[in-house]
Amino acid sequence: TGYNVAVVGATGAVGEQMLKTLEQKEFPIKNLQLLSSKRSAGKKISFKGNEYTVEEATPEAFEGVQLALFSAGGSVSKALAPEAVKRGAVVVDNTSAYRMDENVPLVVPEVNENALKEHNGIIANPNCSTIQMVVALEPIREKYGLKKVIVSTYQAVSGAGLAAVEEMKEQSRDVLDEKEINPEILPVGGDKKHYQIAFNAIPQIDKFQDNGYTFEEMKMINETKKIMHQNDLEVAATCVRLPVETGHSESVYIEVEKGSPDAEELKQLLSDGKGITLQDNPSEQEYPMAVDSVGLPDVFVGRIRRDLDRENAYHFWVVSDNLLKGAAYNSVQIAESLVKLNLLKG
Ligand code: 11C
Repeated sequence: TGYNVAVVGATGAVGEQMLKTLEQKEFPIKNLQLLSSKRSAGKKISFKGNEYTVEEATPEAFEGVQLALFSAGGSVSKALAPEAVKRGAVVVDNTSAYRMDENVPLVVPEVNENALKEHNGIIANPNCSTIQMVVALEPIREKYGLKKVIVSTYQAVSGAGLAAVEEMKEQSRDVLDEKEINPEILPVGGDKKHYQIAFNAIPQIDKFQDNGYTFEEMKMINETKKIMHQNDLEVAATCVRLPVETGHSESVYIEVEKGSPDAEELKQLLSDGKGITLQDNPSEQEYPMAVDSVGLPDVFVGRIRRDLDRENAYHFWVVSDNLLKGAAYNSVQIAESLVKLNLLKG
């Protein structure tokens, strides 16, 4: 018993975590197909003690597949997700290809699981930095409403893929050894210039848009409004890459709509929130840190305090493993919700 599942992008940073998460959560799988680009086809990957050969993702590969988890880049999703749907699969897509499409639900189960019921074959998994923020915002939004959100991020290099992680590691060694460095990937593969990430902070994630914001910043802005079903929510973002391997951190400022709870009330609310672990004890120097989040599915929240000038405004710090809750774990949670809500075809 179980479902015929395909993982597209099985050899990537997120694909690897998807397989681990499917294993750990014991997702009911009858048949598993590992798919990738032609370049990675032929690689061997073990899953639950069995060895699988990665196959090239082609339209025909989706014959008989009921659930397809995509994380192989936007162009692969654009080309192949409709092919998978045509053959009866429900697609959970972890790229930005369909996120802002009106016919595609953009889902974080802790926030808007019910949006899954409106799906037309494709469900989008939001950007990692958006997911962890909305999980932390949701209990506050539910009780007090939200007016404004200003976020600054401190993002890990693994968000840009395994090759970027390698670049950071090699470059760090080279800088320490006082060797010449030759950045080729970061801040974003394919852009005109590349900069040193080792021992640096780069205020560019993804490419610049005409409005002066980067695409990563616009993702956080637009996706947050869509997931929270609140178009008039004011959101601004500044996204920065740090030489951290895994775990995105975010400094978040919010203004609530109704009331002005004190920080203790917000701490209680967040500690009861779904998917959240509160780590907030300044007297013991306890707060979330990227290195502590690695390998864990939770969103960690701390440093909660009221703004000193505005009664209805707060600041806090949100950390999560960008490859897990930010990507693979959220995708598998969506798959579990699809099973629970009986939304996969038999
Ligand atoms: C990063 N947030 O950290 C990006 C990675 O839209 O799914 C995720 C890209 C995406 O570079």
